[in-house]
Amino acid sequence: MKDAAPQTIHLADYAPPPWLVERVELTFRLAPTATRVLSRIRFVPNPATSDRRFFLHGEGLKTLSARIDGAEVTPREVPGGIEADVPDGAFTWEAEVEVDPAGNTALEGLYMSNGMYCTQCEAEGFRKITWYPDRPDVMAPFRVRIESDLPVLLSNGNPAGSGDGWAEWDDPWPKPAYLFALVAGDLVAHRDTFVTMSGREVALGIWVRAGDEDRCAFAMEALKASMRWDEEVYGREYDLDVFNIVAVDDFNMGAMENKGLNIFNSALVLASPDTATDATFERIEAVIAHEYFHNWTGNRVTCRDWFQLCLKEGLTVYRDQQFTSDMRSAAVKRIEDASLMRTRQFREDGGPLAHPVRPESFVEINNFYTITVYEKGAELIGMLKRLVGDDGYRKAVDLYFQRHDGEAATIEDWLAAFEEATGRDLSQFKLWYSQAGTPRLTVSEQWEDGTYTLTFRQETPPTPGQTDKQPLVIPLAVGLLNPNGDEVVPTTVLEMTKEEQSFTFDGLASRPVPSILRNFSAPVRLDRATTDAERAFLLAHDTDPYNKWDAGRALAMSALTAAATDGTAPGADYLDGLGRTLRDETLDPAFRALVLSLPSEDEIAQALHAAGTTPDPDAIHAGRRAVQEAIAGAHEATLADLHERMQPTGPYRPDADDAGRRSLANAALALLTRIDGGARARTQFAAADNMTQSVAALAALLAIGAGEDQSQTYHDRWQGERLVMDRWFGLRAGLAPAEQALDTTQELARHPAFHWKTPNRFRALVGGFANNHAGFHRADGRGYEFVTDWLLKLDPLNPQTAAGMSKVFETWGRYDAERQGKIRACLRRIAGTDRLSRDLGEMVQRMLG
Ligand code: 0A1
Ligand code: ZN
Repeated sequence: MKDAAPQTIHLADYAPPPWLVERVELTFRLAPTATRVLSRIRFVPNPATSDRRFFLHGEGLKTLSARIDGAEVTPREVPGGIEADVPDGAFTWEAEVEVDPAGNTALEGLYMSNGMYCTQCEAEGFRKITWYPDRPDVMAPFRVRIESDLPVLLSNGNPAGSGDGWAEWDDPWPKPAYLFALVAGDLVAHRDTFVTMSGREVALGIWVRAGDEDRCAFAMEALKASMRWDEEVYGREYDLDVFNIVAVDDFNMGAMENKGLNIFNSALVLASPDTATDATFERIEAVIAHEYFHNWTGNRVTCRDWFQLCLKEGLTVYRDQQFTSDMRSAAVKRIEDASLMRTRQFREDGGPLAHPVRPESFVEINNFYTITVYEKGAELIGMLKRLVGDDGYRKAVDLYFQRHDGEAATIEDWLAAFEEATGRDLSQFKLWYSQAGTPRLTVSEQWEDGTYTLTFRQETPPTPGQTDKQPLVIPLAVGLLNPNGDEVVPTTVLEMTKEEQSFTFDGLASRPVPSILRNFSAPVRLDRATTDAERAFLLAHDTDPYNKWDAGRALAMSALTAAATDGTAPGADYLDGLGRTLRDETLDPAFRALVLSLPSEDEIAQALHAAGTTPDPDAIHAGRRAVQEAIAGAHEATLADLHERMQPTGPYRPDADDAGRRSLANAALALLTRIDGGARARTQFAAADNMTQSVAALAALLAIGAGEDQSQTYHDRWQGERLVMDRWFGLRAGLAPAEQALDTTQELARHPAFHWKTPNRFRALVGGFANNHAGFHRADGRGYEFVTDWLLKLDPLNPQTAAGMSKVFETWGRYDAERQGKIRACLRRIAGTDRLSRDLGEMVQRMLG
């Protein structure tokens, strides 16, 4: 087999597979460095094409034998795989190959983690296991036999027999190879059952290393809640007799939806009050739901090709967001999601890595598991639902499932289901899938004789490879308040379809105050000339929780950018408005916590850049701190009261109410620590009986350059707990005072527990440091050099994680010429390195432009 040189793949070149697979039978004889994989695959000609080229993908496979219809063959090696001459009609391919799971550090295909065998096949890992048409539009039922002395042997589907040293699994549902999974190890199960809507009992298991079994209960409850929710809200029932989840320590991503056998990064399964924070509990619940929901959106209906990734990911993220809204607070969830879009997705969409929700070309598909595909993809589903209404949405999704069950579909198929079910023409809406960049919406107002007119103008800035942009259809949820704060026009969805468009409201007694883009009704940047007084008015009176929060956010941002540029102290509109919000006991504590928490330094840099000012990382750091001190000084009594009163009483519970109270108490603590020398945080750390309270106290101390003792105590207590120690590395590097951050991080990199080959630990330390905005962007460029050295060290072993981490450089264009030069020099150093992976190579080329 020849190495495939990096090649650009284009959506426009899609061609159907010449051969389809009727059935796959695999036997695995597991051995750490020499696992044998025997395959028996029934191929049939694809009636949809006359092409009959027989090509199988494969990478790093040692072929021991290959047969077609029982006769030995010698396939021809071609880039990325092999070709062979085959009969005109159906035939059976058999091969025996050898692979080396213990030597597989890239964590794609079959690999080992802590003595257990596991697989990761999305997107193109199956070709590292055996020869196969490794593309998602080839779907087949799989039968798998595993031979090993290990006690637990798992694969997809239903159990089909087991004995001494072997087990067989049968998956009747046709699936693409990327959903294949195998796990073998010395594992223990946390078990439960679920009875589906039609009365079938499903055996549930969460498989973990011995010692972790008492940390699975929360994930199991989340799984059962997800299964019920999908039945109730989408009418989707589970379709196998068993559903297994396995926790793995070495994993490049969060989790994977393999049919009937989800594999999770252990950080997203294992949780107990003393080791996991509230945020981790919430994330676990969401990711368990996400992977489970893929059973219908991704597995039963899959993607025709990888350009359609958002078909499964955008929809599944949208579904997990709906689930979390139903399980917790819908308002808080919407603010969290919108905030993620506005920070991280807008950052991607406005930089050198911008790409459409459905990209049109790629070199390495692993580089496109992005926040744009996932989160902006989910926003597109939300907009569709807003445009067609709840009933239309449900009808369309039902039609999509009915039509495409068992198939590999496209965005065109998805939109066609909506068009047919609702009668709506979605041709303009489709542009959202192909046009990259965040539309900027400017607003002007007119008031005359009781008529109020809002005029919007949309403009999408150019993005790499896309200079001309067309107007998009934008659902704009708008409400109007009168000057005494009453709502005079409740939320109305205006549909903007042109570059410039006006909407009028008649019969108003006085000039209203508009509340625009309620509930973040479209992923756009709203640009409206307004005053701090009006923002404070909306913070006090808006009935839409997202816009109420956004008004507070805008006040905070204007205080922070002023502090970071000319050192101005925050004004009364912000400080008084914040005080009133904090004291308003009718408001959910979680909501108040969101209003109280300040934008990050990275977000401030983004806001300054968007306003045409070059961000100065040190000034931002100092300005943010000054604003924190001003808030704490102005509201010390209120904050102290909240810190004390909001602590939930009774045993720790990770539910939304208690977590919300703790988040408000801890947001107050972070501010108080700025002015009390750390006294309250030390007390809280010493008394804490759960991880949320300990971490909040430790973080507050580290942020003021204190907390050495607490950090040591935490380290000594938790050094045997890998997930808790990941957090320690991240906090230390992320919160060290800017001028010490690099030294601290370098010292941590020499810590015996810095297992850099484990992606979670690598991300905790290197990613933690890059999150330390002023530390990473130190003027001498040594922060950039440090990260570059580590990317180059990791790349030969684990290209996917190295490439993912390289995104810390995507914001280079924001900074001054000196810093830009230093970052670009690092990117060029990477680009010029011999034997660079396709993954990292593509990323740095795109960032260099
Ligand atoms: N489909 C998974 C995420 C995932 C993607 C790629 C992976 O390896 C390249 C692993 C997992 C999800 O959406 O959860
Ligand atoms: Zn997913």
